[in-house]
Amino acid sequence: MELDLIKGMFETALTIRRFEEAAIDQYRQGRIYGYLHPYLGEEAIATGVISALRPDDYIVSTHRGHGHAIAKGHDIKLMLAELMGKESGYCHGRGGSMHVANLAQNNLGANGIVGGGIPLATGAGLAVKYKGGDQVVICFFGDGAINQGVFHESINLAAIYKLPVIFVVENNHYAVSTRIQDSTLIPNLSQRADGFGIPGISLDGNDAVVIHEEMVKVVARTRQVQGPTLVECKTYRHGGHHINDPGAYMPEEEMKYWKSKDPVLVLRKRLADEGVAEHELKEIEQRVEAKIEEAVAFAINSPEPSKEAFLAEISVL
Ligand SMILES: Cc1ncc(C[n+]2csc(CCOP(=O)(O)OP(=O)(O)O)c2C)c(N)n1
Ligand SMILES: [Mg+2]
Repeated sequence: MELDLIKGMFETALTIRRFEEAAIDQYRQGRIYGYLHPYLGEEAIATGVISALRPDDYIVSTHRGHGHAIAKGHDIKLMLAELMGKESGYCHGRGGSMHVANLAQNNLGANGIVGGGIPLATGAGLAVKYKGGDQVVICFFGDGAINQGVFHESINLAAIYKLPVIFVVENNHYAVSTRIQDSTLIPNLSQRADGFGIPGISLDGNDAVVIHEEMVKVVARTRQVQGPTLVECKTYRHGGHHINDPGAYMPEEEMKYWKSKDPVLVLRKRLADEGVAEHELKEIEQRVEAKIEEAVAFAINSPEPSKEAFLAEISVL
């Protein structure tokens, strides 16, 4: 794989990491309300999957979706402003963390309903096929959604209609505090694909390069209208389910193991091993820091939505 591509992936994964840290910081300072589900530890999935796409391909995101939007090329200034409920945010502050959508970049939106994006992605796939397009739709969802009825109904429809949807299950081994072993007995969630007569693969969800390489093949097959694939990426949250969950149920040893496979560090090490000089890696890191600082200042200084704007929306209803 080209070194520049890996450098780009490192910058994307690091931007996600720093964005989430900044969001946590701003939340603690009282500038972000409600829930916040950090993508810390899972950065390789959004990075590896979306780097295999064309800009006109679609994504459907989840409640843990900041990383998907950032990897899709969204402006982190507008992302952070959205999280702070500001008028300058992607949804004018009306959506917040769990509802970032940006149709201009074919992000069909995050979703607070577990599994809620799965039928939407299937519908988007049907629309692409109906119009004769060759885009693919990436449907991100968590391991907690794999036993929702809507997963089975949607994926079966996508299979029989040969829809261009790639179902990417982000298996971080927990649905809130429920361990995957306690909800699902198969060792690889991609085995579920057999039941629908479609291909399924399970990947190291902490290695963006592996994910990218596999996704390039899956995307190519999907574009040739050969129907959906179920891709499992195994990963781990670097914390509790949401910002106010200390995650006390996550065993220390387990956390230690997964942190030793930190997806951002995996990319950094790969670049260093390929001979990229330390100063070049530092330059990337400094560029990311500067972008984050700029985004924080932009979001803080952006105005709240006005009462008039809200009332105008209500009068439309
Ligand atoms: C239909 C539905 N049921 C329950 C919830 C409450 N809830 C929010 S996130 C979550 C766990 C989701 O786990 P998973 O799908 O594995 O995603 P992760 O949070 O691990 O990324 C639950 C049960 C919800 N939002 N929607
Ligand atoms: Mg999960």
